[in-house]
Amino acid sequence: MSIEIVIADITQLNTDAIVNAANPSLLGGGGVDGAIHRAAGPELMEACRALPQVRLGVRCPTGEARITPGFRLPARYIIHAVGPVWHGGTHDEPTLLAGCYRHSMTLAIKHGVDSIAFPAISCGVYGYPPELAAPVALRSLRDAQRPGAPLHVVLCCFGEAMAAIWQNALNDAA
Ligand code: AR6
Repeated sequence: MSIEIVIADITQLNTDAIVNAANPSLLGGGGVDGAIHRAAGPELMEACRALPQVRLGVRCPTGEARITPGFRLPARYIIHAVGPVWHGGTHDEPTLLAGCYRHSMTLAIKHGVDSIAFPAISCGVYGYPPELAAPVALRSLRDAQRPGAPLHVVLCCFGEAMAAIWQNALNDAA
């Protein structure tokens, strides 16, 4: 499995799947979620709405993921992962964040995805410090390696400062 860091708008990437940093309703929001819904078109909202609720208003619990088609995106699939809100690190945030990457990789394997791009889940509105999120993400991705796992993983950063943090974590993990 190769891991590459790129600075890009994730909606423009040509990977087989892209991951969305969603909220439990899966009905859109701001940040990367808003950008993905705008680029994928209104069919995405319909597909999300059709996913079953596990409880009122919750289609995807925190730390899990769900999959839809990519609709108007270059990517064939969108995997919607719900990261934790950062509450100081004592509310299971690392376990829940690792769960996003693990569940996303499991769905990717199930759907024969050979390349996948992740945004910095939870590192925007949800406030997870990227210096702490990056090593958690990288460990979870490494743990998810098995036959059939995507050969190419792209960590899509929205700006140079974020990319530098993820590159440092990647160097440290090497
Ligand atoms: N491509 C790649 N990365 C992006 C893009 C983009 N087009 N746009 C933003 N980012 P956030 P979260 C980066 O806030 O923290 C939504 O409202 C951004 O700079 O999108 O998991 C959801 O509905 C940051 O580094 O996601 C939830 O309510 C990273 O993506 C909530 O926000 C994640 O920032 C989820 O918050």
